[in-house]
Amino acid sequence: MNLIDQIKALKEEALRLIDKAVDLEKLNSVRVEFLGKKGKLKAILKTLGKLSPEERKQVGQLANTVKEELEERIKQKEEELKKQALAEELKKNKVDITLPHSWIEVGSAHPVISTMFEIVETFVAMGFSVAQGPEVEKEAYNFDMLNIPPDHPARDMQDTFFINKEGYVLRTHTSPVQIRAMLTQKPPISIVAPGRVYRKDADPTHSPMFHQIEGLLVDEGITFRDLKGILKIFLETTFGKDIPIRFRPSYFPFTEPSAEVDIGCTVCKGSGCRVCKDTGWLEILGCGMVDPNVFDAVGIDWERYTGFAFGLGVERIAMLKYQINDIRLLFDNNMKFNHQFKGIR
Ligand code: FA5
Repeated sequence: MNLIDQIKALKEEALRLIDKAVDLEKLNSVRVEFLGKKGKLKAILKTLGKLSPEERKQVGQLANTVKEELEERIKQKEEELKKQALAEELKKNKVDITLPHSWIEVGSAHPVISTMFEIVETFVAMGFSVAQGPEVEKEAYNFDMLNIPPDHPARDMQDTFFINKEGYVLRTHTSPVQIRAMLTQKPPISIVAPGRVYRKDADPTHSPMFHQIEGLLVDEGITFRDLKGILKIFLETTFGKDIPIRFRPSYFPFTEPSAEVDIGCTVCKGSGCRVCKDTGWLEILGCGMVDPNVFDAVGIDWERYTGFAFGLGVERIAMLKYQINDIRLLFDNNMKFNHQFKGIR
């Protein structure tokens, strides 16, 4: 067979194999076999030297055309194979969009925690900073330095959980954080202290563990009027401008004068229910002017400085905000109950 016929035969064979290639790997091996450096076409061209210049030109031209044709054919086949592979892949991984999806529960803040954040934010916006203290607290900070000596009847006001560590209790209120703040800072002092507190209490409005937020402002010239103003802003921000508010004279050993603040019951709108014990009002916080005995305990000059303090119950506020009629619902972890508060914050 002369070279021209050899090249034509080679072309036919290559085209046949290209068509037959079932995947990119096979196609590549055909390319290497015929067009590669050590391929069949190169082998034929190596023998060109034996030909006359005229024949050489003729054969060389043919070889080039065949090479180009084969390359073009390989390119086409390559694209075909790629498309085919993609189609197969898509078929294999077909997504059935009619299938029901699997549920991923997205969590959300508990109403008590979101209420606590909201309240803290309101006070921070008024310039208060956030302070914290431990839940296992020194008896001295929880009672003595707050003007509640051991034999004082006021210790009975808050039924205490004692622990087996001499001189420590589970704090019954956040007021010890006042002491911690006044021992470590010089006036002017303005803090809010959110946190958990513990008491032997259990009924629809009392829980053995609950949250309080303490507030303390100490500076020169602070009066009861400042206290009323700040609490009014807080209550109107939390419950809206129309919320009925009343200050009732009260007694706390660490404040003088002292008051308790009630707001109109939002559950029954004042007509009477078990949350407000049929009074139409619910007590949400205690407050007053810092007692000079407390200033003495922490070494602040009460002739120069005055201050107010307050302590509010977060659960009570959450109950009134979301019309919850039993504090225990907040701690039962009933998912049906909890789901109602999704997205409140
Ligand atoms: C105190 O705890 C004082 N330390 C508050 C205070 C601070 C007064 C600073 C003056 C100056 P009281 O025991 O009243 O006060 O509790 C404050 C609030 O906590 C109450 O108004 C009520 O909203 C809430 N609270 C009290 N006991 C419970 C309880 N067991 N469960 C849920 N909330 C409670």
